[in-house]
Amino acid sequence: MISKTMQDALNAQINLEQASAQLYLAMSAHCTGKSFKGFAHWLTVQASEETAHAAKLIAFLLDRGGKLELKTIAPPPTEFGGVIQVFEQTLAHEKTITGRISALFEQARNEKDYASEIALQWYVTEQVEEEAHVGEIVDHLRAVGDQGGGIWYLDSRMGKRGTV
Ligand code: OFO
Repeated sequence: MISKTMQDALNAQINLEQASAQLYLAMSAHCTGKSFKGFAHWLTVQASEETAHAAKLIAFLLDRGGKLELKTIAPPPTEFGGVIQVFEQTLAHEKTITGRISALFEQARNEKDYASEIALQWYVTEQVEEEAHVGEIVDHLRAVGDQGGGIWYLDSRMGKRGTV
């Protein structure tokens, strides 16, 4: 049986993963509004990944006999600036999530909750991948700038991201 403190922490993380999905859907709509359909597609796929991250945590919580407590999700912004800023905000968001995952992992370790620690290892690894991937996109965007043909080339590449 999972502890109440770990149950609360996992529920908070489930809420955060779902808030991430909402944020990326809002960013995707913002990019569509600027005719960057490739960046919009990438962000929609990212939103689906976040929903999958939440679902994986929910399954774990329930397997441990925990209680799911869904919470209200605060609405995300509707304006994000240019595409470079969109991805800079994405990177900043992912860094925040990494910090939360690290705190959760530490909590599991302090509580000697080995099952949670092992389950959270997947998220630790996933965050390394998320930050590396988004960081690369930010680097490419900064290199081409948000004017001219380079950004449209990147847009077409981003549109090729496979679905989850
Ligand atoms: Fe769930 O990894 Fe992004 O936020």
